[in-house]
Amino acid sequence: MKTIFNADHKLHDAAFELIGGKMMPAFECPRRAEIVLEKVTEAKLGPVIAPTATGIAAAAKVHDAKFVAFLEKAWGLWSEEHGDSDALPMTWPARSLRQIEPDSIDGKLGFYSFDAGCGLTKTSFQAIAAGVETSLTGVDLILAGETSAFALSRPPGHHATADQMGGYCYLNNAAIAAQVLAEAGRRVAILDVDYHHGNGTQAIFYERGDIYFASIHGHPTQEYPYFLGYADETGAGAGEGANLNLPLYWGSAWDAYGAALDKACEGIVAFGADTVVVSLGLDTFEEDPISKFKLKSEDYLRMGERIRKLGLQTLFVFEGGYAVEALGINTANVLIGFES
Ligand code: Q9C
Ligand code: ZN
Repeated sequence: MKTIFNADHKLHDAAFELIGGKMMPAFECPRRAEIVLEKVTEAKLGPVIAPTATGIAAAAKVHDAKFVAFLEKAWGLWSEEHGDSDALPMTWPARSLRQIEPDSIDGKLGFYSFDAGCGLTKTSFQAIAAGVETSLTGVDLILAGETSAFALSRPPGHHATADQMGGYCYLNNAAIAAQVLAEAGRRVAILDVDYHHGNGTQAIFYERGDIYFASIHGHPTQEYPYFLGYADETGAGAGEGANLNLPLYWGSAWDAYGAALDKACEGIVAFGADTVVVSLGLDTFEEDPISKFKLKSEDYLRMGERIRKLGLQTLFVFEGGYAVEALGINTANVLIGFES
């Protein structure tokens, strides 16, 4: 399997994040992609290629064009107001407030986000845009007939909605890929195995019956993003039945996880998918510093094998996972399991 590696990922390097009431080094850091590249290369899974310069016009197929334009100019507007620091939202149009885009940068940042986990540096947008190209290059490989491909980029994407960043995510690489594949005539299912619910992806496709979304994640009564991801969210309108949430409680290990993965795969088969986009987060690992599932490194081999059993063309899109030292091995294990 080919890996498409976004070497510009390192242009997004947030100075810190506010977590648990403390300023901490950002968990979503450049080392993540580097160690995955290292271990995927060591595993000799196949060639590592650079993304094609496709441009990011396709992002507007699932995102509000005004949101994409905002991301591009946000840090510039921020620096005029606050100087050379990371642009960070702190006020949101929550219940009781009006949904009107303000003129000031601090107001706009809140309008186009849902949490403070999405700082922007001067060069972040370059990394984000190259991430879209990484996933589009993966789409090209799938459409050219490759059985599988791995789009390796950061920052991740699955929390990003049509017009909001959040949870370290800006543009939704997996959703963009799924949309382009669907437009090429594929029947697409998205399998989201990141520890956190893919609220952005779900919201983007919730009322559509042509793209299936299945997610296994920490239960929203306990876990981020807290306000979406319940099992009773089954889709709406034309999308009724095309959304499958399998929330699991803190402490879940492979026995519960593997059973949920079976259910997700059965849903994908019942939908009649011919192509799968996997939102590949590895934060289900037992040593993940911000997560509370208990998967072990060898469980990722099982995960890859189960996905392989679908027998479908598969585009893996890298998402979360913060136990940096094991992240490369865990990611490679999914891909090794898939190829076995
Ligand atoms: N204690 C991804 O994995 N902070 N995003 C949660 C909960 C945000 C994770 C804090 C976590 C976002 C792509
Ligand atoms: Zn995650």
